[in-house]
Amino acid sequence: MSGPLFSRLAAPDDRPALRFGRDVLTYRQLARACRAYLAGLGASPGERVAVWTHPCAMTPVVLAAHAAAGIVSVPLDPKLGDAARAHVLADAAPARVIDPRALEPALDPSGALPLAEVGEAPLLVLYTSGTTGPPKGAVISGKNVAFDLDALAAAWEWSALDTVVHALPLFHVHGLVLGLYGALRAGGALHWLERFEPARLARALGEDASTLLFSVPTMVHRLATEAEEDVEIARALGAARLWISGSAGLPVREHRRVEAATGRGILERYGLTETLIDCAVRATDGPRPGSVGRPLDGVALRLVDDERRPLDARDDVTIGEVAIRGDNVFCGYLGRPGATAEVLDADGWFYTGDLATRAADGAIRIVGRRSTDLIKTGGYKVGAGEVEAALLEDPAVAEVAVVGAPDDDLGERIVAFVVARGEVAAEALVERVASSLTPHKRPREVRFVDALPKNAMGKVQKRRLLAP
Ligand code: MLC
Ligand code: AMP
Repeated sequence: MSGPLFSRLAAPDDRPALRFGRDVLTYRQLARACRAYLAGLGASPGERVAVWTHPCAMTPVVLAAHAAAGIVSVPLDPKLGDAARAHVLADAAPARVIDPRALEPALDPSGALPLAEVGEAPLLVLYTSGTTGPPKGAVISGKNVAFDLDALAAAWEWSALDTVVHALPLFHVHGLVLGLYGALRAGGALHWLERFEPARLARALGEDASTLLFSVPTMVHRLATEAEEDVEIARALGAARLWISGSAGLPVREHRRVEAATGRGILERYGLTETLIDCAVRATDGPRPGSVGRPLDGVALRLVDDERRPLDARDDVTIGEVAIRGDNVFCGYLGRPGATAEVLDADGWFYTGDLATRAADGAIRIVGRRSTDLIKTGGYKVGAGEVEAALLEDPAVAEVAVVGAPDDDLGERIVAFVVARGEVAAEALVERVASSLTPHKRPREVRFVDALPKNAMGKVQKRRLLAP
C-alpha cells in the first residue's frame, strides 16, 4: 500500500468533492481549502490534533486535510459532556483542539498540498466504549483505512461516479472513515447532511446521478415509516444506486418494509471501530436479509469457541465469536497495552465479542454479543459501566444496573434500574448522564426498584432484569 490516501487531491480538478447545505467544494477548491487550513495550523505529520465535529462546512475540510497530510485526528463528539470531555482530552493529549466553526473558510491558490504516503503511521484516534471503564482511544493507521476502503470499493463497485449521501456524525468509523474518507478515496463526492431528517435525505438522493446511501438501522426504520406514507420519499429511496445499512443489525422485518414500500433492497455490512469494516454483502450478489455478507477480500475471519479455538462449522447454525485478521486491524488502544492484549493476540487475531454463524458460502450472520454490558443504541456503542458510573455520582443513587432493552426504533434502548436512597426524579438522572457523558448515552427509561437481582457472589444478574 503506497501513494497518498486521496490521490485526486494530488491532481485536483473541478469535479465535486464535498457538499454541505448550499456549499459545494470541487476537488480543486477542497485542495486549496485544505492548504489554507494546514498553513494556518502549522502542525507536523504524526502530531495529534483533536477536532470538534460540529455539523458545519469546515468540519469535513479539517478532517480531510489532516488525513491527507498525515496529521492524526482525534474527532470529538460536539455534544460531549464535562466528564467525558475531560477524560478524552487528558487521555489523547492532543497538541491542538480545533473548533471548525471558528475557522474562516479560505482558499489558498499557491503551492501544492503536502500529501503524506499511506503507511503504518497512525491517522486517527477514535474513542470507543468498552464493557468497563471510560472509552478507549483506538489507534487506526493510514494503511488500515486505505486497505479497508479499497476492499469496500471492490465489494460495492464504488467509484468516482458515486456520491455518498449520509446524515451520520463524523466522530465514528461509519460517518468519517466510510462516509468522508471513502468518498474522497474513491474520487467521488460526499453530500453530508447536518442532521437526520427523512425528507431532506430523500431530496438529497435526487440531486446526483449515482448515489450511495449510508445509514444505521434506526434511520432505516424511520425512512421506512416515511416511505410507507409518502410516495415521493419512497421513489427517492428507490433511486439510490446502493442503500447500505450498518453499525448495528438490521432486522429482517425492516428489510421487508423497505422492499414493500420502495421496491428496492438494502445491503448490510458489518464492522467495528477496531477493525473498520470486515464483511459486506456484495453489490453483485444483491440483498441478503439477515446476513452481513462474506468477509471483504483480504480480511481473514474465524469463528472461535470460548477458549478461542477455531470452529470449522459452515452450517449457519453453530455459533462462535467473530475473530478478524488483516491489514484492517487497528494498532491498539492508545496507552493501554493491557487492554490491547485482551482483544488482539500474538498472531494478529482481533476478538470482536460478537457472536455469529457462518453459511456454506462464508456469509456471516451476527446473532448477539458476548457481553450484556455493551449496548448498541441508534448505532452508537455505549458501555453500561460508564452510564452506571455517571449515575452513581448522584448521592441519591444507592445502586444501579444499566442494560439494553429491545427497541423497535433504536435497536436497543438504555434502561437504568435504580435503587434510590432518597428523593430523586428520573429526569434529573437522565439529564445527569446527558450532561456529563453525551446525550446519546442517556437512559431512555429509568425504573426504580427496591433491590437488584444478584447471584450468590453478589454480582447483579442483568439478564434477569430484562426477563418478562
Ligand atoms: C435529547 N437531546 C438532548 C437531550 N435529549 N440534548 C441534551 N440533553 C438531553 N437530555 C438532543 C440530542 O442531542 C439530539 O440533538 C436531539 O435532542 C434528538 O435526540 P435523540 O432523540 O437522542 O436523537 P435520536 O433521534 O434518537 O437519534 C437517532 C439517530 C442517532 C439515528 C439520528 O442515533 C444517530 O445519529 N446515530 C448514528 C450513530 C453512528 O453514527 N454510529 C456509528 C458508529 S461506528 P441533535 O442535534 O443531534 O438532533 C460503528 C462501526 C460500524 O458502529 O460498523 O459502522
Ligand atoms: P463500534 O464499536 O461503535 O464501532 O461498534 C461495533 C459493533 O457494532 C460491532 O461489534 C457489532 O456489535 C455492531 N455492528 C456493526 N455492524 C453490524 C451489523 N451489520 N450487524 C450487527 N451488528 C453490527
